[in-house]
Order: sequence, then structure tokens, then C-alpha cells
Amino acid sequence: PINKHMKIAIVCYPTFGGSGVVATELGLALAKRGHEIHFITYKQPVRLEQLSYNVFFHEVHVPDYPLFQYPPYELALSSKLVDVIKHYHLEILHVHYAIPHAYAGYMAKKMLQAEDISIPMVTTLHGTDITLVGNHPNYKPAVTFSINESDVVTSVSQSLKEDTLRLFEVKKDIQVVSNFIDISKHIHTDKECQRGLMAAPEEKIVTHISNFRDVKRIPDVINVFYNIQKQIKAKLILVGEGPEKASAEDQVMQLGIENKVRFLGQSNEIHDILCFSDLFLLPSKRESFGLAALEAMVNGTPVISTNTGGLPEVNIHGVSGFTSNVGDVEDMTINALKILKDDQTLEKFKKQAVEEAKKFDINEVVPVYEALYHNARS
Ligand code: GMT
Repeated sequence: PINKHMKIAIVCYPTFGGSGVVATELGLALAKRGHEIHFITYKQPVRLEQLSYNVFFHEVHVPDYPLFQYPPYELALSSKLVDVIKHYHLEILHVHYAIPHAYAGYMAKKMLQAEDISIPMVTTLHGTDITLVGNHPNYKPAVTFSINESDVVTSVSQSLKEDTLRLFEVKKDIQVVSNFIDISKHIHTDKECQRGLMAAPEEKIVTHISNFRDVKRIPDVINVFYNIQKQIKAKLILVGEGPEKASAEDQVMQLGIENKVRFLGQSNEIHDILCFSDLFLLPSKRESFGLAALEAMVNGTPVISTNTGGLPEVNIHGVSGFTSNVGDVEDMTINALKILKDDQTLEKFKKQAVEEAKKFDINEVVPVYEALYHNARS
């Protein structure tokens, strides 16, 4: 039966990125439903509550040696997978991110096959593994191979499925299983949100959260805010760390808005921050889904984003916020001001954002993965 409890290995990146968050939340939800979950990665995932029932964490150590200019992580991961799968009699291997996880997973499967142990591998494509990194000629053959050798392939949005089929010669069927959110964890009442920490009562709070990579177009975030604060009293909160952060600090200084901008760095309190945010900016050049936008919406924060990739599947134009062409700072400013112009309109968009977010309820998505695992095993 589908509801039979399974023993599942989850491989993901343990960092702040969306793919790691999705993998961790999925594992925790599966554990709550009685499955035994084994996270296998190089560091404890940032959102992992280790003290949960049915949750195990196995750290991959990569021994260093002067000969290795590049420590062989895939080798260490595939060996760890073999050990853990054998020792705990795991039945499903779910890897998030094609490289190097699906690649290492394939090697683990082959090593286990030599010992007559078979385990199906489910690969979830998250976006950067396909559109940014995986598509690089140096990686393309390995990514194509890893996708085609997976037993089940899923993508986090319809748009990512289309990109994958366009960029790679994929022989496998790709199932869209959209990213999700645990709504029960994130519905706040106004009382709990500590706005006073960041802004005066008459100021609106605009927020951006990302890994500050080029693809997030941080200069657009700052330019849209610059235009907003010329019209209304507002503060900008920037959360995250990454290569574009230093130039973002310079840009803020050059525009002379440093007393209106707070850089908070990496944070585990993003839901508390989003709770008191009035608007979320995500002007990315590419985005397969935009989990940060969904996290904003569930906290009642409308979203101004681009219309690239999977973003229009999440942020519904005119409902949860607005979408614009990549780089169209003017249009994003106009849309932002449409939402922020009066409290009644803002309240309407906040409510609509929550309603849209509810369509991505984790309770709808976890059974889809369970069914998928079940089918992969039979
Ligand atoms: O956006 C990033 O740079 C991080 C990246 C990741 O691998 O964690 O995010 C990707 O996966 C997320 C979870 O599925 C998606 O919500 C993001 O849209 C996607 N990023 C891109 O496609 C650029």
C-alpha cells in the first residue's frame, strides 16, 4: 500500500539555497508521516531539526591529501551512500540537484548492484543545476547522463521542465512536482510581527532575500527601492550573503540611502523578517521557481518580481503582486507603488498573497512524492 512506511535517503545541499530548504522540509514532513529519513550531506542542513522522530543525519567527510588539488566529494558521497543504504536497508534514494548528487547516486547504485542490492533513484531538478551550471559544456554530458539514468525525474516547475527538455537530450519523462510551503508554520497574526525593530510606524518595509549572486540582479533591487523611497517613507532590508554584497553596499552609499537600508546577512529568522515586511522584491534574471517569493507570500508579503522562468507560476500578476520583464526597473517601481500607495490596497494584496501561497500547501505535495517513491519501487 502507498501509505507503507519507507526508509528514504535524501541527498541535498545543506546551505541556505532553496533546493536545500525544499529537500529538508520534504524530509521532515515525510518523517512526521512515519517514514525513516536519512539526510546525507557534507554539513547539517540549515533548516534541519535533528531532534525529530525518524530523522537521521550522516555527514560526508572528504579526506584531504596533498595530491588532491580538488577533494573528490562525489567519491566520498557515493561511498557514504553505499554504506548508509546497506547499513540501514534504505529503499529509496532521493537526490536534489543533478550535479554532483545524481551523478554520485548513479555510482552508488552501480556499486550496490554489484552486491545484488537495488535501490531506485529519484532526481529532483531545481534550476541552477540545469539553467546556470549544468548547461555549461564542461558539465553537460554528466548532467544529461545522470538525468537519463535516474529512475524518476521531477522538476520544481513547468518552466524548468521545458528548459530541461530544451537544453538537454532527455529520454526520461519529467514530472512536475512543484515546490511547497508548510502553511501551518507560517501564518502570523499582526501582533507577533515586531515591525518596530526595523522601521518607524509610518514607514513601509521592503525586503529582499537571496544568495547575492549575479542572477538575482541586486542593483535592480536597490534601484527599485531608491525610486520607492522618493515617493513614500520606506526602509529596505537585505538578507543574505554572496559575491554581489560588497557592490550592493557601495551602490547604497553612492545613492546616499544608507540610513534607509539594513544589511542583515544570512539569517535563520526569515519568517520573522517576512512577517513584518510589506513588499518583497525578486527581480532575478532567472528563477526556476522562486521559493523566497513563496515564503514571502505565505507571510502575507506581496511580491514584485520578474516574469522569468517559474516566477509567474508562483507570483500571480495583479493578485499576489506583479511581474515585469527582466531589468524593467521603471515598471517594477510603478507596480510597487501601486501596492504600497494606500493601506487598503496593501491589505488587499497581503491577503491575496497568502491565498495564493495556500495553493502550494506541503500537505498536497508530500503524498505526490510518496506515490512517486512507491511506484519507483514496484
Ligand atoms: O537561487 C539560487 O541561486 C539557489 C538555487 C538552489 O539551488 O538552491 O535555487 C534554485 O532552486 C530553488 C528551489 O527549487 C528555486 O526556488 C530557485 O528558483 C532556483 N534558482 C534558480 O533557478 C536561479
